[in-house]
Amino acid sequence: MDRANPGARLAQLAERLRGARRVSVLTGAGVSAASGVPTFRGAGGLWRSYRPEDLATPDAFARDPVLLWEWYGWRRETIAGCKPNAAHDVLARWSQRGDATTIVTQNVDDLHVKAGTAGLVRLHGSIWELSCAARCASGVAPWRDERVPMPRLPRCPHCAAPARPAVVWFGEALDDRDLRAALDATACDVFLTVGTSSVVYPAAGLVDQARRRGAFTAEINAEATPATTLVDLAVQGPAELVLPDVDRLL
Ligand code: BV8
Repeated sequence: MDRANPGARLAQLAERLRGARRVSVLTGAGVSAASGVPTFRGAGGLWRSYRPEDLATPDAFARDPVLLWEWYGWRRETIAGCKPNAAHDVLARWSQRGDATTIVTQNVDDLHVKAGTAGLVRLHGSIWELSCAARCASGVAPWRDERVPMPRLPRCPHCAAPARPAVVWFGEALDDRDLRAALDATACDVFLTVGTSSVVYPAAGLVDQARRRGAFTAEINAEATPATTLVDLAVQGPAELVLPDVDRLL
């Protein structure tokens, strides 16, 4: 918990949230850590000594789609056993209060969806959706597939080419609609970034966008990040404890 008088910081954040007409929240892997989902850069992020950044790329898939599906299969099996935690639940409740609160996530685990989050913006896609790797006309639109375990190399039901996870890989552009919705969310009174190392772009640029547009900016994270010195208020602590504490003050 934040040592330099954590109560005052939480009270200040709660006061800002109470007075806000529009609140936007960006989440990262840290929000799902308490649910048992390995973070990217934390312990457990490495898979068979591969760095996520080296695997989550179109080249890695082209080189060895079976290896990629083993990695995504492992992550799906891990996530399938996870439930939303208190952080997801608080944000879901905030999102259900009409359109004043927008939740933007980098996570592909869909635990925000499972928690019932309204109007969720999934910047990097979903590990539970697939699309055609050959981008055939009918297979380009993602389809849901929650099978665990997955076949060794899933195929496009339309053209039988290999299927790929419908996630955004490094070096790939984000979906225009999602990016536009995320940029639109930076026009807000309070922009809160929770459980992210703030190093992956364009997501990591959103808090600065919001700050430039006059929003009060805040960070809740277990450790300092490049955003910590940029935001108006930083609270160091676990999201699954800090968010319920803030929520109780609303
Ligand atoms: C693109 C889906 C262009 C796949 C993911 C500008 C500067 C530098 C580099 C770039 C730049 N612009 C673009 C780049 C390149 C690149 C990038 O940002 N590289 C980084 C590594 C430097 N960006 C891209 O490639 C993007 N695409 O730019 O395309 C383009 C444009 C037009 C045409 C063609 C191309 C695409 C980026 C998306 C990649 N896909 N995921 C998959 O999941 O398999 S990113 C993936 O990693 C996640 O989605 C997430 O975004 C990121 C991981 O970050 P976090 O979620 O923050 O997780 P992390 O583990 O790092 O940190 C967790 C934090 O939580 C820690 O700080 C920890 O302390 C904290 N924590 C832990 N427990 C708790 C906690 N906090 C609170 N409570 C707890 N309990």
